[in-house]
Amino acid sequence: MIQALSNERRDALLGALSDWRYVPDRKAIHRQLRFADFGQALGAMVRIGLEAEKADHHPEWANVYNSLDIWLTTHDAGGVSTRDLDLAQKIDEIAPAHS
Ligand code: H2B
Repeated sequence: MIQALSNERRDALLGALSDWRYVPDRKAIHRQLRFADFGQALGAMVRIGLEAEKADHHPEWANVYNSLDIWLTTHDAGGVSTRDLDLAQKIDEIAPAHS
């Protein structure tokens, strides 16, 4: 069973992901992406969604036109795990191509 990271370990690893912040209310890390338009946002969601499906680890997200809010948390662990940080890194790789 996957374990949530300690606060210290989570924050240390988050140091390498400068666009992501820990949100205590949701026990999740959050990033907001903005795109030129809805089509670009949707394209990124499809690419991120395919990565998520491959990893069997899924985002919580909210899309309004050209903006996309993403929260990553590991439901099975009740907090942030390495799976969230791995997916955040993939999202960062995908996002510049769409931003
Ligand atoms: N996604 C996220 N974000 N957290 C999980 O704990 C999780 C998941 N668990 N996707 C996976 C699916 C699990 O339910 C399946 C059965 O592997």
